[in-house]
Amino acid sequence: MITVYSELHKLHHGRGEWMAGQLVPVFEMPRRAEIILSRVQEVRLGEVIGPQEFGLDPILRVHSPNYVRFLQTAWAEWSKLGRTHDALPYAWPVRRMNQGLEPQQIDARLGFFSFDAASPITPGTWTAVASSANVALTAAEQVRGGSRAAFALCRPPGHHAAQDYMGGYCFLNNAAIAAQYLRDQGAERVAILDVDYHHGNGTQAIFYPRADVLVVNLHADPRVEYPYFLGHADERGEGAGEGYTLNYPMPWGTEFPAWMERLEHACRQIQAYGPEVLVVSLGVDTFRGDPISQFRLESPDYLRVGERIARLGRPTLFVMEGGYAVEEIGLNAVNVLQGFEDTA
Ligand code: SP5
Ligand code: ZN
Repeated sequence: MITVYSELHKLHHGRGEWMAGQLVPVFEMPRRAEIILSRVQEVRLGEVIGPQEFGLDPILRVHSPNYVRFLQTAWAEWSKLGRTHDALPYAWPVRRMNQGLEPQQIDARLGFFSFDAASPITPGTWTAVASSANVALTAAEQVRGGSRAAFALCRPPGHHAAQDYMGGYCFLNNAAIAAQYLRDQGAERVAILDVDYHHGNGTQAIFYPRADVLVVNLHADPRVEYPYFLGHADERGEGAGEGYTLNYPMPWGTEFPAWMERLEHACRQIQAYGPEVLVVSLGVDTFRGDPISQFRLESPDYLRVGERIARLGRPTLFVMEGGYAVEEIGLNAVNVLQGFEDTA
C-alpha cells in the first residue's frame, strides 16, 4: 500500500506538557513519524509519496473559520508579546461562563479554542498541521482512485480536535477531514473506526448529529482515562445521528483477547452499516509498553488487528493517530498495515 508522508511535520515540536503537576518533555514528538517511516521502508510496504496541496476548503468543511483563523495566527500573536516558549492556554470558559463571545487577547483565545493544555503551538505548528491534513487528503484520493488501501502517516495526530477546539496533541482532525472529503466526492456512507487508546472525542463531536458517517470508538473508559469528558457507552449520537456513534470503553489493564472481542463486535456493526469507504484512526498507544497508557496489546497482536479490518472488505484509509512507545511505534503501526495487506 502507498504511504503518504510529509517532512513538514518536523516543524511542529512542542517542548512541554503537564503531567502530575510538572511540565515534562512532550510525548508527541517528531521522532514518532520518523520511526514509522523507517519501518514502512524496512518492510517495503510500498511507495512513499508526498502530499498534494488541497487548500483550506476541505479543512473548512469540518472546522469553523474562526478556529482555523486562530490556528493560523496564534504564534504571531503570541510572539508579538516577546514570548518565545510554546504557546499554551491556562484559562478556559466552562459552565456558566460566556462561551459564545470570541475573545481578543491571545491567552484568552488559546483557552477559548482548546479543551486542555496539551497542544502546544510553536512557530511551525500551522504549517505542520495543514500538511498533516494534506497527507490525509492525499491518501483519501488514493483510495477514491481505486486503491484497496492507503496509509496517511499523519503527524500531528487529529482525533481529539473538534470543529472549534484543539487538545490532546491534535489541531486539525485529519481523519474527519478525510471522511468529509470522501463524502463530498460522492461516497454515500463512510465509517470511521478509531482504535487509538484514547477516545476520539473530536471525531465523535463532529459527526454526532449525522447518519452519513458512522463513528466507532474502542478506547479506555473515560471515567478513568483522558479525555475524561466524552466516550461513555451511552453516547450513541443525536437526532438523525442516533445509533451512528458507537463507543466501546474498556478498563485499564485490558488485554488483547478482551480488546479483540470488542473489535469483533464493532466490525459487525460496521459491516451492517455497509460503508463505501472505511477510515481507520490508527493509534497504537494500546501497546503494553506505552508510557502514558494502560492497555496490554503486544506487537504481534497488531497483525491480527489489520487482518480483521481487512476482512471487512472495504476500501480503507489508515490515518495515523497516537502511540508513544517511540522505539516500537513503527513495528506496531506497520504490523497493522502488514496484517491488512497479507489478508485477501
Ligand atoms: C492522539 C493522542 O493519543 N493523544 C493523547 C493525549 C493524551 N494526553 C493526556 C495524557 C495523560 C497522561 N496520563 C499520564 C499517566 C502516566 N503515568
Ligand atoms: Zn491516543
